[in-house]
Amino acid sequence: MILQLPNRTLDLGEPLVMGVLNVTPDSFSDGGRYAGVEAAFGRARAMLAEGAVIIDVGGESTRPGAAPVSEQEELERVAPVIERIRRELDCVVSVDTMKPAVMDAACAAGAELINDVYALRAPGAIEVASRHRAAVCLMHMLGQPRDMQQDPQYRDVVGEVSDFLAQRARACEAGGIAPDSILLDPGIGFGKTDAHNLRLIARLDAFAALGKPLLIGVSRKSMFGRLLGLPVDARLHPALATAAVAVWQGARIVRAHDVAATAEAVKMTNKILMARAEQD
Ligand code: 7PJ
Repeated sequence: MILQLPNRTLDLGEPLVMGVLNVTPDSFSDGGRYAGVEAAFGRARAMLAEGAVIIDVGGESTRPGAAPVSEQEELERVAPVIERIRRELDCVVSVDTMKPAVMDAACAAGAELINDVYALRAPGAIEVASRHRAAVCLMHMLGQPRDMQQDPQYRDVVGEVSDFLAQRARACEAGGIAPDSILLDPGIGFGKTDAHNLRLIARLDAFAALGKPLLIGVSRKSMFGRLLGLPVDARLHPALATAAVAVWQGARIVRAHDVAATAEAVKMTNKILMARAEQD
């Protein structure tokens, strides 16, 4: 399996880690724009040394209740960081945004993958991705970030999330995005109860039928807080267990903050998976 990027392909024969790089003023001690770029660049370099292959740069928090960020502010946060990473480091950069103008600026700065929790539903988003020949990650979210956790309901969560992703992939392909430039993500925690999240993780194998590489993000998510009573800084162990289960069921990219530990868990799970495919 591969992912087609604008001018090269990313080999997904082995599962990979996408490192999360938040470029929000509160994510680094505030010393102005330049200090922010330096700190973000240093963090990206550290994550690559720990085994990340993709750096996911985000300038807006999608957490429930997070303050909205203007388009201009968001692109001024992410574009200089993306440019610096692409100039000095050997990796794929993705941009985590829902806004077409930010996607456009990020791709111009060197992003090769657009990671959109809104699955390119914003008017003009598909056109921007198509024009840059960028790869895209289409994530499922029920509702909007501000209201998505207010009593989400499904009749059949696996079927409905799967149908949504299939429909978004078709819309992207109709808009000129290459079929092998599309990643799909069930969107753990985005408009889902803990029971929904558990069910999606347990049946991730069902998404293989969609014929696209799967990405999953569980790092530090609040379901671990509710299910196991752990604060955000103590959720690594259950996140690693969940990442292993996801890779076992076919996930090809794991999005994580704790890259070294996640890369080891992913590699180990893949070794067992490879042994399973061997002849006796
Ligand atoms: C995800 C994401 C995820 C993808 C965030 C957080 C919230 N993008 N962006 N999948 N989560 N594709 O990291 O807790 O699960 S932001």
